[in-house]
Amino acid sequence: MILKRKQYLLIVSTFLLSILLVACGSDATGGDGEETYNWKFVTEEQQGQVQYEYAAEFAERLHEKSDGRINMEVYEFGGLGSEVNQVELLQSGGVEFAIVSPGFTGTMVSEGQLFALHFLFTDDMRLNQQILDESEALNVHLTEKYEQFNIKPLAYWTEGAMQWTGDRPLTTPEDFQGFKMRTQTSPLILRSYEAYGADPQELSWGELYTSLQQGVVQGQENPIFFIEDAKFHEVQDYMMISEHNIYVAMTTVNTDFFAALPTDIQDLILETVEEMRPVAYEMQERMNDELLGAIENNDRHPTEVIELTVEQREAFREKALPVRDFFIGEVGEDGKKILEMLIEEIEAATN
Ligand code: 6CS
Repeated sequence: MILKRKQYLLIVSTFLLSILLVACGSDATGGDGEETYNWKFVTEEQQGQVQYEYAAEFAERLHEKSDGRINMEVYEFGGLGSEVNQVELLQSGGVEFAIVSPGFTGTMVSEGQLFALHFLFTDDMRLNQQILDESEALNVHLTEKYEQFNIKPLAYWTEGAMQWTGDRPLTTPEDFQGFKMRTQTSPLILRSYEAYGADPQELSWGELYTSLQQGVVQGQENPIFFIEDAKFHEVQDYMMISEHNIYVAMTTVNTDFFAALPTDIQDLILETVEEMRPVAYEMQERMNDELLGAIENNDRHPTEVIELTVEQREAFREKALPVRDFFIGEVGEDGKKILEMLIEEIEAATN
């Protein structure tokens, strides 16, 4: 009941906020090429976490490049509603820029659910980032799918390999039998855990700490930096180095807004997107490395770290592979082509 009341308040406050933000609109003043711009950039994370730090650096670079003409206000997660509310704000123009996890767009851009497929990418994170940077399947064909919803992905980038945490060790698919696993809001993520026999439940990360603490859910998946920074390890006894997937985030802009900008301003944005690729990679790599140590050395809230063996990961991979057929069956011909092209690209990059 309390949850329902909280959700209601969240929906009402987000609705009111979105009206306010849309009313403020994107702001350009001045003339003769000397316009100044005031934009909003929302992230799904908080200060100190990868997405927020990315957006803050992006805003600073764009401000400098434009000689102070472009001002971006960066919003951390929480103030503008849930992750799904934030996507809606981006689509309506309430914010111009957003970092979006495809896991929160699964019921809209069904093709974007391919990122939910376990064991799709390689075990080499640098290679994975290169694939995300260069893939035609993603940067041309999947991007077109998002653009139909007024969302223009400018870059796909990783926040690190995903790991499981749980109130018990999760080393075989049998360990997932009836396990209440928290997921983002995407049918294919649910399906991926159902393939292991789990009982997945969608939830905003804003409610995850309390839900783990109270046993509403028993486990979750995320990159290490996020597990530590959001303190999930405090309420979980085990962390499995499962690397069953990579966490992908998208730098996005409202399509109509971007199309209406002068080309020199568009170019500054695109230039900044390119510069940020290696910056984002280094950021997540450093934070994931450092915060693994923080979890391992935390005596107050000890968490046992279990590295899955090659054989253990293989048992999960076998269960995960048929989910690709489910994806193809669900999302239709275009989704099938995008996935097949991506698989070819991954294979070509690996060989
Ligand atoms: O688990 C989640 O939903 C959150 N995880 C990360 C790494 N970023 C934001 C996202 O909402």
